[in-house]
Amino acid sequence: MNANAVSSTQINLSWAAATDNVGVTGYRVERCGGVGCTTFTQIATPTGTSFNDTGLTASTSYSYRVRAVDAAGNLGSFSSTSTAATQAAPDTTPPGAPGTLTATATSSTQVDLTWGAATDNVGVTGYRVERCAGAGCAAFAQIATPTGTTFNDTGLTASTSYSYRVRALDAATNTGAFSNTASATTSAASAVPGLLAAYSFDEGAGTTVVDRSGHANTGTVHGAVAWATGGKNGGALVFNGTSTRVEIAASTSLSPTNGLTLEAWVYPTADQGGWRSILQKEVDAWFLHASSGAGNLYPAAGGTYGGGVAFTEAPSAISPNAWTHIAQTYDGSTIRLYVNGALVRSLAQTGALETNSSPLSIGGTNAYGEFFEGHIDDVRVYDRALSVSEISSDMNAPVASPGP
Ligand SMILES: [Ca+2]
Ligand SMILES: [Ca+2]
Repeated sequence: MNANAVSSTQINLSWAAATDNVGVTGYRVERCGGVGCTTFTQIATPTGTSFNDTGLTASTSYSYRVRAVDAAGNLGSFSSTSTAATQAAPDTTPPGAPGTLTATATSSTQVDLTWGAATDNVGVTGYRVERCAGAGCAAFAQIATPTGTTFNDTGLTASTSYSYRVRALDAATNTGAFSNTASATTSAASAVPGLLAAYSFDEGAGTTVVDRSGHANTGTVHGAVAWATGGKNGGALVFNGTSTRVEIAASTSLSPTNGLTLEAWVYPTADQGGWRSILQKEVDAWFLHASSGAGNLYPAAGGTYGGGVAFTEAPSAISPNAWTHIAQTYDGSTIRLYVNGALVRSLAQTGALETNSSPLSIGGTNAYGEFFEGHIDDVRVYDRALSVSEISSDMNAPVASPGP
């Protein structure tokens, strides 16, 4: 006789066949319940040598014995007694709700969560953390499955509200009720040192150009308005060479005096000669050109230093229908012109940069026209001279989200 518990409610029995002088016609199975029980009761009359006893109580010991019967009703002797205990009942009771959840923003990209432990009839095995983004958001999605009562959510977006809730889990994967919802707003991104204005031209529509530096030097597109989806990074603004120009009002932040960096990606869509403006703080306070008097598509950089205008022109042309990065730096002693991150010209120059109440224009100027024909992307203005490696870093990084 073999008894084998297969669940919390079933024990399977099997035994060796009995013999008889005429023939065994069946068996009588008897059972008693409880450890050391002796009061057996017949529960089944199978003809074969096995029986599955179902409907039992979980975590309970049962003992069995069996005897054969022949056609004349003669009963054989009992088998040995075999005992088995049903398995524990499955846990169908979910854990309770966790204790108070708190969310604390610890940086521009991280929110730390803590909550009180939940309890369960068997045991809590872990937690499910859910998040949604935006003030008043409701579309929660699971983001983590910690086993403890804390979780640090990283890789977040600056200046953004996130809401969280958490619930407990037991070994049977029953999930409990959610905690309270706790919200936190990440801090603003740390400012890029010296960045005065930055334009990604990813707006894609309209006539407003957002300043991603955080200085709110918002621009307005004048003349023909068209946006390109295939910019250097994301979208770009299309300049038609005759009327398109972005104008940014003068501001305190757009008044560098001791140092300067101007950067932009340009994609000329036609060969073009004469002076073609990438950007200029009017009039001639500081400027960067895609084409100059040196020749068609020869970049140039300059400004008004200590009251006198000076500029330097590249020794060769850039290519139409290709993206080129052009930069000027001024550190109080030298104007440097970079093309694709390489220094192509420098000019000894001293003196404070001119400050005035005139606007900054991109892609053309109020004073001269000098309209550029092509796409411009990722314009940056700094109040200090970037190093070569910093220019290289900017070339490899799209203009990003606003800082403070
Ligand atoms: Ca449970
Ligand atoms: Ca862009």
